[in-house]
Amino acid sequence: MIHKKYGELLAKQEELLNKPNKVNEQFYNGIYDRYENPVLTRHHVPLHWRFDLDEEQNPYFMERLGINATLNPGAIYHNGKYVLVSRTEGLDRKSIFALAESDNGIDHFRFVGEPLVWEDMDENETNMYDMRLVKHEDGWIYGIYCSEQKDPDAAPFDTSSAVAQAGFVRTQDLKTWTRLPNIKTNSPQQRNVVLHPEFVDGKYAFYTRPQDGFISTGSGGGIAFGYCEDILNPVIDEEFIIDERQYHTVYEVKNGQGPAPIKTDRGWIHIAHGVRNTAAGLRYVLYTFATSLSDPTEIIAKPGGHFLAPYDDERVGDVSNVVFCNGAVVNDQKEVFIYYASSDTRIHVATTTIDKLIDYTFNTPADTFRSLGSAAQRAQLIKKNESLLKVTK
Ligand code: M1P
Repeated sequence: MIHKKYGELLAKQEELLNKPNKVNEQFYNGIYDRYENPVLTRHHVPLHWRFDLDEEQNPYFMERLGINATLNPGAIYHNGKYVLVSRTEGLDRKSIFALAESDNGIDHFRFVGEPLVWEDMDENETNMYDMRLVKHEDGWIYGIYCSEQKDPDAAPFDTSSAVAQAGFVRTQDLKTWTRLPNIKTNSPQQRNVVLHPEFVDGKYAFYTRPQDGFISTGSGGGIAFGYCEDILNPVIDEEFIIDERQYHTVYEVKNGQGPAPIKTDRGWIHIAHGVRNTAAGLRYVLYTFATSLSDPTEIIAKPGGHFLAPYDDERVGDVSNVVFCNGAVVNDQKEVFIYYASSDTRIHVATTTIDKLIDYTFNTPADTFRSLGSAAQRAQLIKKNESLLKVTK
């Protein structure tokens, strides 16, 4: 017998899943719209993924396998649907990947199918998270994720240190997934590895982040670029930095490529995350830059400061003061849906258009790296506007 509590909770959950999401009218920057509600939270996870419905086995209707958070989704526009591969973190701290779909990309997201699984190629892999979903011009959809295991060289008392590598899978239909070997680089650790969606000089190309620490990037850091000859045996022999960390910027401590870059007439537009230090710990924000269509390793535009930062309630969560993005999609109308998680807890969307992304990335003043430079930049804007305001008075 199904427990009677199930129907009651299901009705409540249906209310949440069917709730329309509206643009947050309190927020305006002309660059993108934010929305009133997150698009995917732990409360969206189907009840039968969490509860044993059997009244006899579960008389108190306890949540047997609870969910702690939904965050950092890969995203793709597939067969007319907005599909997220949600990092879905159980109470046991392990993240699993699960698909959620919506017809409009801003609400009515529902988990579909079952948690994603594939051949277990590495018995030491403990945790998996932050998948980048990339539709490559070779016809496959690739998923690159962080594959984490205990650091075998950690001292016996150290039960936290880990090694992160780039796990690799591919699919045609988002249902059947083939596990490929981890992407090998010369770096002891890797996170935020992303496949470039097109061949570059006839080769597969990746964004990487060389690092020799787990939380800290150690002597590494920066967004790097590297080529790979054989996608079925992926090895990147050389990684060279294209976007460095820099003192007193929003990406001074760490940065990382977000989703695969978006191709536009003016260049490839990248959404990346930048991390700075504060007295309250690390602060994660998003920033953008553009690379050349003829040479994707060359940065041709980079606005100063952040593009999107934690806002209001987004500031608080399991890891507060964080926004992180590894999924964005462009639909047939050239509308852009940027999926980001706040404070490692829930998933939101921000919407914009390709034209606005181009305008923002190419016309926002670059960082001057000095306060007096920033003052001069702002004075120039004020003077220009004052003369305009005089004319129209
Ligand atoms: O907790 C914030 C983020 O920290 C890591 O990102 P990075 O590798 O750039 O430091 C990741 O663990 C990410 O999942 C997490 O959101």
